[in-house]
Amino acid sequence: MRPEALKQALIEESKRIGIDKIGFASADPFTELKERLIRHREAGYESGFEEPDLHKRTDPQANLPQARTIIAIALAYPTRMEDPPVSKPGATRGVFCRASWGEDYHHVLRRKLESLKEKLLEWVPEAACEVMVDTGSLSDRAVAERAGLGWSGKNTSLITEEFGSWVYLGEMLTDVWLPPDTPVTEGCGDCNACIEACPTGALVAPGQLNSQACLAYLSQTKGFLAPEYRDKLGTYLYGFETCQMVCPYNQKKNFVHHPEFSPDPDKVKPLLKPLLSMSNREFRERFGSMAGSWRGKKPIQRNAIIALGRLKDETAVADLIRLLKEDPRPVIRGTASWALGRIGGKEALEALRRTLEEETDEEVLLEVKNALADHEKAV
Ligand code: B12
Ligand code: SF4
Repeated sequence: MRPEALKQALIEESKRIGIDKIGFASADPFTELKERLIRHREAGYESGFEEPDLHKRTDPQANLPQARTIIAIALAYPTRMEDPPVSKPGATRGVFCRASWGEDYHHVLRRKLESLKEKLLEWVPEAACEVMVDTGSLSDRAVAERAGLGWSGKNTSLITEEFGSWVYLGEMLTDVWLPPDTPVTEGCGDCNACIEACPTGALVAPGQLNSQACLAYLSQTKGFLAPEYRDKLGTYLYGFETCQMVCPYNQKKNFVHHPEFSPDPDKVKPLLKPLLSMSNREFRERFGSMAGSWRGKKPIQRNAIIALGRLKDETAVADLIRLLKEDPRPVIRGTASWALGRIGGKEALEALRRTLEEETDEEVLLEVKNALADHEKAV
């Protein structure tokens, strides 16, 4: 098949298998991006989840020798739940960000790309191909941008005309040459809504994120969450999305045509208290199929404790005291003391004072002292 016909056939096939957007880009090195990534690293803005090798991140041929084309795809995900469960006094709930609703997107996009690869191999049996979704070395956004799927917004997200930024991205490298598409024009204009709305000022310049201050990143860390971020996280258990929620291109968008991404309301907005006593096995069984489970249960439990503290859920005091006394993880004991200080009440304060006598971990002790001091200031 000639390149133009092959490209057309791949586009048809992508529609058949439920890919929402497809674009084609050259596999030339991302030279400008490399400069940007160097400055990003020097400024200390990386999250640590990125591929560390900048050469691999910016040269497609370092991932697939002789790569000539990158086929980029996007799949839209839903933003609204029908009949979401509501938080009630004594039955408070947390929430997973939308990018973690339904089945883990890595699996869904990989299946689509593998199926596209099979078709390409039918047509070009000698083709070399490499599929990537999120965990690959390349910048999925930079690839999607070059392939014309959308533009990089000031919130750093790839924004598509049809679906806003509510899309997952993935790509396939191949040594087959296919005619490239043209990038679309940037559409943010004078808008700065995301930069203004970010509660931590993590968007330090248009299109530049300091990951260390980004709540999406901080929600996934396993250590203590610095006190200044605790109120700002709200009731999020995993991820964060204010910079997407405020974007004009994302308003009234809710794409429900992929059944894989449809959320189980009780899983994506779970009751907080039961999360505190979950075993590893229960966690895997209940949340293991979601993208938001990849860091294990500890950050989710830590965030659940923070949410209980913020919501001042008095019915959680007994559970929090149990954690303070018995949990082997200092992060959980320390965060529980913060929450108890927030909720207050005789029982909580007595438990905190007792802990001052019994606790040996320095960080936890500091949390307990701060919790008591904060409480005294508040009364
Ligand atoms: C590390 C990582 C994170 C980190 C850091 C994010 C960041 N902005 O750098 C953290 C944990 C914070 C994170 C959070 C989220 N992530 Co994330 N993450 C990644 C990962 C693994 C690498 C990203 C990376 O290399 N960042 C470094 C920066 C410098 O590069 P970049 O963002 O890829 O590319 C930008 C720069 O190159 C810049 N740029 C290049 N040239 C130029 C020139 C100029 C002038 C300017 C201004 C900018 C610019 O624009 C590019 C596009 O924005 C990618 C998967 C992948 N392999 O690419 C997913 C990915 C970016 N994440 C994704 C998602 C969904 C999210 C969240 C929405 C999840 C959530 N709800 O919590 C948030 C969004 C937060 C945000 N505003 O970015 C999607 C994004 C989809 C989309 N539509 O854009 C990706 C692509 C995963 C996927 N395959 O679908 N993520
Ligand atoms: S909120 Fe405004 S500035 Fe930010 S990404 Fe959307 S359009 Fe661009």
